[in-house]
Amino acid sequence: MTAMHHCRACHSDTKEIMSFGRMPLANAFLKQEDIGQEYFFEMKVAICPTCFMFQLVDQPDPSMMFHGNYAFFSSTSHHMAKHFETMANTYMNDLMTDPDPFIVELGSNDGIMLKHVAKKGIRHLGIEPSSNVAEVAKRNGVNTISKFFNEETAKEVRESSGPADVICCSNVMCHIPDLHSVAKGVVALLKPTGVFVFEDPYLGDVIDKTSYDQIYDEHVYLFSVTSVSNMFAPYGLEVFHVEHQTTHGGSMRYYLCQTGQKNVKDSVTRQREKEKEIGLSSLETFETFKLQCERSRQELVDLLKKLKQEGHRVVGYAATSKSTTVLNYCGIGPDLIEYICDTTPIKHDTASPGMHIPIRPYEHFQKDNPDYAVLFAWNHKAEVMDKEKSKDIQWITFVPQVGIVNG
Ligand code: DWN
Repeated sequence: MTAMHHCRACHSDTKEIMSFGRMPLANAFLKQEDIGQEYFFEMKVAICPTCFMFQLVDQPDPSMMFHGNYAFFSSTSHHMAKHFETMANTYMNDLMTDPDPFIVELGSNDGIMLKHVAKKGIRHLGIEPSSNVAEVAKRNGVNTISKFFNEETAKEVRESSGPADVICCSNVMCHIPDLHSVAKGVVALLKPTGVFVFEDPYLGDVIDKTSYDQIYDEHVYLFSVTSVSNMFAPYGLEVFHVEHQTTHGGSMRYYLCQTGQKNVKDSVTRQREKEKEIGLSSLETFETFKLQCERSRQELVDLLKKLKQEGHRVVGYAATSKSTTVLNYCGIGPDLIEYICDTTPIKHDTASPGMHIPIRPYEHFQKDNPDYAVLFAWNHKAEVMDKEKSKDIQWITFVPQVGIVNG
């Protein structure tokens, strides 16, 4: 551990954990004419020894990442679609019991969750900065505005629609560098009895599974219950309940309210105890994580080189954001992985960021018979294995360990 940086959450000095080297933007899939003009940044992560926030040291400007051409649409996974339907029902049943409730979702993407609320005729608003995905949400009947959420936006919404019973977001908070502006916005928009609820990939799972691919330009933070509690306390917001989720390889859902408005449940105390046990507040844990990442990299590269030497054909399955970290950190290019198939049309016939592996439509993979596929969407393993059960192929994974798994 070397250089010092200021924590984005509490402004204390942080400790640098490791550098992943030169990284492109995870979702900057390249058209032929863009090759050679890519943006790269030095991707380093740090931990704050005061508030225990795990964070990127430098992050590209958000407008470079979230724009009218954003490549990720939430509705690409059936399991996730189901997850968001369940979530909508939970929020409607448990958190929206006042008459004529109002729910606001930050980073509502293509409306995967809010469309269930909209269908019930309940007052709702999605705030989604990437205009192309916001348009899809509007077509799904979801009231959506295309903006970044902050205090100003919050005040505008409160003015036009009144205070919110629920402010929620999923896989969004970890993308927002200025959490203070979100906290101020939440305070400005939330009813005194309202709930602010969000879920994101959980630091405890990333450490446990060495899933370092959750670290990329868009994920400026990996949260824990400890760091979230510390972050929001100065704004009079307290975590009163947490629920672990299996999505995205292990996520945590945090429920916050105005401090003192609700009883803090055992789930919070238990998880904070567990975080002490697994060392999320200990620098040694992150030193070990660094070594595990290096080991994982070596093993994956060795395996792919061995397969290549043996004359096998290896492709990639799903051009996930996470794959950009793996490919660039490990230095894996088209010499080791022939192509990556993906279901998202906007990614088709592009080259992967940084390493320039061709991205092919999923149908190409369906007709092809490679020997191995690297499962970059390891977090959707059950769904993928089910979909591909009749395909004669061997699957390579790297989370939690590098190895070959049977479909
Ligand atoms: O936080 C984020 C999460 C929620 O979603 C974002 N920063 C961006 C994105 O991350 P990701 O790209 O790593 O997400 P997924 O859901 O692991 O992967 C989605 C990609 O995988 C899409 O390009 C579609 C593709 N895919 C596929 O081709 N076949 C996915 C599945 C499940 C499939 O069967």
